[in-house]
Amino acid sequence: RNMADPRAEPTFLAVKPDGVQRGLVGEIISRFRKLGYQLVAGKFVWPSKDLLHDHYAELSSKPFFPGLIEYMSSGPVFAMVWEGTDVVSVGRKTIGATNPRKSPIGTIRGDLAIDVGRNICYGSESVGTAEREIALWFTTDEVASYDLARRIGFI
Ligand code: RTP
Repeated sequence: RNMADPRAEPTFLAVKPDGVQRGLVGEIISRFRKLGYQLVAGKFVWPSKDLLHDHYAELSSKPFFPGLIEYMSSGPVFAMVWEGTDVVSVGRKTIGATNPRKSPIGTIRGDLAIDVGRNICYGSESVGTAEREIALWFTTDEVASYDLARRIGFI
């Protein structure tokens, strides 16, 4: 574990294709940096449908699933791993509600989006899903955190 912060945990965050196309990668990174979190991996990925089916496996029976896969595969996303104290729950709070119009002002979605089908970013919902998602989107050599690499069994 991170020696400076024994409660440090990882999360997987992604700027979705609409966020990338709208030039919001820097804005979203900046908000997490200002909170005090550490960016330990980041890359553009144009996700395949296979990757998205894995990532969103739990939602496969939802009526919006086909549209979600089309949306998420419509262009590159900016995939990231962040670390820090309670980053999963603080990250979800910072991103806001699934529906941007119900998301408070001050949240990323509340400030920067309108449409539930174009809600600009993604954040893991638990440490367990974060670990699964990080292993799905990244390889060992892309993650600049010894602590995390050990935690998810990379080393
Ligand atoms: P998130 O983590 O992205 O906030 O999403 P969530 O788990 O709160 O919401 P979930 O229901 O799991 O939805 C995942 C993503 O699917 C898209 N979505 N579209 N009614 C719709 O058209 C609809 N509902 C959900 C959104 O992109 C959402 O983030």
